Amino acid sequence: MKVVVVVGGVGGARFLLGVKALLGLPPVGPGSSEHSVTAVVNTGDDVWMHGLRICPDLDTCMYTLGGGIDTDRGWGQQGETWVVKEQLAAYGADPSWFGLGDKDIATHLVRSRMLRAGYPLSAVTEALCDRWQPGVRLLPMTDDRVETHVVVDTPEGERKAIHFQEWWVRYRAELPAHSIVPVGADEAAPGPGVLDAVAEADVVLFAPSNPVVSVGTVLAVPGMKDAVRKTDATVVGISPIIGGKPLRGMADACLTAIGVETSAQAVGRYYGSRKCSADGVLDAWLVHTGDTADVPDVAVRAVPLLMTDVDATAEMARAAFEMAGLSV
Ligand code: GDP
Ligand code: FO1
Ligand code: CA
Repeated sequence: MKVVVVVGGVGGARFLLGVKALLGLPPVGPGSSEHSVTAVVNTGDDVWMHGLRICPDLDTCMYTLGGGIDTDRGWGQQGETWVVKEQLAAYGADPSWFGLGDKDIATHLVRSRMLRAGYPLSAVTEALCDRWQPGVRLLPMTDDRVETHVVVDTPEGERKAIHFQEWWVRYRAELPAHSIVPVGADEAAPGPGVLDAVAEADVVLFAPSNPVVSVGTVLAVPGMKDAVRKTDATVVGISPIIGGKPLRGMADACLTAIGVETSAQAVGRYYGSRKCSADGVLDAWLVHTGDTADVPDVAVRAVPLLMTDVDATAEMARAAFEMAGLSV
């Protein structure tokens, strides 16, 4: 079976652990199976800081599936030290609000050096994954520069666009966002292998990731939505919203920014039916037990959606496969 999963960072990575387990792969690290898993990863969070290119969602997927993630933070490596961060602060080198761990900096140094040597992000990711062995193919949604920016009113009352990372990390998404814009998306092309993976898939899954700045940004890359709408695969989404709230992070602030209510139903309708709407992408939508959702022309099923451990997550993936008429 060929499985394609559209992901962001922590939610997508943890979902991928369950997909791997269901397919008989070790959740962490490499393994052999007749099945293949390809993750199309959001790169809109990416940012240049201190002269280093940081790719949060690619790194969270790589570290999580490679066994190096700090599970409490959901980003960066376990057993981190912060010596360089302290030294940067001593120089007053901005930004001080973004935490760069010493181990993590090695990843950014290798990536930045390869990018400066002319390698595309997809080749850089492949090289980094040679070390981490995530056991799935991690494909950047594009090799082109796309950076999510958020239009806010600053505490000083000035309206301006700031990088997503500043809004998310410095301001904890507490500054009301007037709009969220994936800058560069309209000139971007899908990354190598992405459109083929979607076209050849048996099932395409939208992980329980942030619908706006993770899944939404991937779908903003020209050609992506069309590829999802025309694949022979069944397309199944998993709600990241349970009981009207995100499980972690501030997806509610993102949904409010685009005028979508924070509910499983509203997100399902935001994704829309791929068969009966002008630009929808879903055939089926999984919501958490106890939630209800009426999404026109989309099959909806309520199952437990808490990724409490790998087995629970594997059962979520199994339910998604069943919605696609596939059994493992
Ligand atoms: P990020 O890029 O690091 O923010 O990660 P993602 O965009 O991939 O996923 C973030 C989303 O994961 C949040 O909106 C959470 O609601 C969702 N999430 C986290 N844990 C769970 C869980 O156990 N179940 C479900 N259904 N969603 C979850
Ligand atoms: N998230 C934070 O909340 N605080 C941080 O200091 C922080 C640093 C950081 C460094 C590298 C990296 O790959 C991710 C990092 N993140 C941090 C997470 C990052 O902001 C993610 O983009 C968001 O969590 C949403 O995906
Ligand atoms: Ca992210």
